[in-house]
Amino acid sequence: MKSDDIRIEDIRAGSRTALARALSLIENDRPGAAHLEAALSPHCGRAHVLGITGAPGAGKSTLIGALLGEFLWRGRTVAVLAVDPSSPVSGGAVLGDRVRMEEHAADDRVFVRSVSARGHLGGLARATGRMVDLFDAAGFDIVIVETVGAGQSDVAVRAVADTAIVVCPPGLGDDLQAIKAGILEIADILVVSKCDQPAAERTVTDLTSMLTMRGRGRTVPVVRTAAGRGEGIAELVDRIEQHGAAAGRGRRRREAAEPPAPAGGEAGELLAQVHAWRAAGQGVALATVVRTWGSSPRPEGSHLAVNGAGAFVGSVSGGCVEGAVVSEAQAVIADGKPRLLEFGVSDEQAWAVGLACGGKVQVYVERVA
Ligand SMILES: Nc1nc2c(ncn2[C@@H]2O[C@H](COP(=O)(O)OP(=O)(O)OP(=O)(O)O)[C@@H](O)[C@H]2O)c(=O)[nH]1
Ligand SMILES: [Mg+2]
Repeated sequence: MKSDDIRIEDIRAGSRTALARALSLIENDRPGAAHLEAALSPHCGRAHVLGITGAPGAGKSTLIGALLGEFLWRGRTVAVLAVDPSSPVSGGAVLGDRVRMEEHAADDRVFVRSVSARGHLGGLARATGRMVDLFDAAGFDIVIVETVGAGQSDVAVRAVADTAIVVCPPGLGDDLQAIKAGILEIADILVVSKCDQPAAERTVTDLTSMLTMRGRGRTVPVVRTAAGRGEGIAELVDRIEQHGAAAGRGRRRREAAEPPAPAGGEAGELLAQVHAWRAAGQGVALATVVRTWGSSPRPEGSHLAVNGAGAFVGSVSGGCVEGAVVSEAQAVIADGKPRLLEFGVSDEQAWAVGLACGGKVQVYVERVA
């Protein structure tokens, strides 16, 4: 396919054929993709991009199906990009996703596209970001990206989305402990799905107390949904719109333009928390990424601050090793001896467990005097 077959004007005029062909060009990174991307750029920055992530089978696609109905009712147009939707749990879910979103897929105010993360080793964020740009330039009001929560793809969602939504099904129990560091760190809104099930209240309580411990209890809403019955959907869309109004649009474009600098807001939040802990007489340690190899999700200079009780703010790994750094940081607070730590997995190991790519970080942990 030649890129000059695809006209920006056709995409912007609403041609679904032109849009589908442009998506394929970008997904497969064919010659002309970069040229197309450059031509789209001036038309980007208007769409509200939602990232929806969560464990396999958490209920993401069903939720998106319900959100489509609510957004359409509110007069919005919506594009959905489902990244690697065939998780081991629901198996072959490309078809399942179609069925779940089918009710709206024929509506010309909706466009649903599935893409596979396989074959995008390390490049998932880039391909996803470009496809989101395409939907944005095509004029969709809302662009939803669905990814299966698997460590680094969560981070990719955070980089692409204006509003990051993490879907937690009921009854995660101890698993919740294992995934909390990663998911809670990236969430702007938490959704407890399948609230028609009795275990859901317990999950709401667990998440709320974890958020409070982390000092994010006031800023991250927890919304209960039962997508099958349409419950909680209007409230979720209200929360999404509130977050979008406060956070603004085009985070992916701002961060692409200035990649190494941590967002001012993030650094400010971290400093404020450190000051608050210090003022309350608590011991504090600061972990800093000093070196990275391969595809580490956080750049050199990223910080994680930890207090003696193990509460933390910031991130050195995007979730994968945060728990280990927190325990080491507590040891540093206790004995005052700085430590240089290394964490990571090879691309091969990462691939074997279903992460998009491997990476390694070296982290320096010191007590804040
Ligand atoms: N009881 C109940 N079941 C639900 C609800 N939402 C989804 N499910 C079920 O949960 C299963 C997984 O739903 P999906 O929407 O495919 O979940 P997903 O997170 O998109 O799954 P993957 O994309 O494969 O990771 C399906 O069997 C759904 O019918 C709900 O609100 N209540
Ligand atoms: Mg799905």
